[in-house]
Amino acid sequence: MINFYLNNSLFVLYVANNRFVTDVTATDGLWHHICVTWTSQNGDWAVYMDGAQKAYGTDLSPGVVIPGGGILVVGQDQDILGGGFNDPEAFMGEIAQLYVWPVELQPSDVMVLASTCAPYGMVEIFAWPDILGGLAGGLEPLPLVHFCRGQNPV
Ligand SMILES: [Ca+2]
Repeated sequence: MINFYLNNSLFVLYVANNRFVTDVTATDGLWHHICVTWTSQNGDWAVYMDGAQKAYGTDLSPGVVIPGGGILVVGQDQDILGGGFNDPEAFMGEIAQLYVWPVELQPSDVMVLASTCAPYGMVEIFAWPDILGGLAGGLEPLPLVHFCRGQNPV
């Protein structure tokens, strides 16, 4: 299992029973482009904000294989497979354009994504339309916002 979540306003990356608490935060009320990479090879990982690498490391669950066929939970913490949710652990805020790819993005890839919002040239594991199609728990989609190229919605 891979988790990426906020704890006390800090992003935490969790992979197969190991976690790293970063000093990265994005709770200023503005839109930010967040990207997380992890690879089983050496357990290399990185957290980027607005295209810049803010935290990185190695040896986070190296060699672990994430099996296919699972589910993606956005905005909640599942304590059992597909369940065990509770309100205090819900994400409070807005998320847009979440994608998951089967490769480790490189810093130059992330910079392009963050600065241009251009599509990444690879088939994704999860794409934003897939996620919008699976909303549950009283969530509702908001009108499209334009937060690329340094713009923040007003
Ligand atoms: Ca929980």
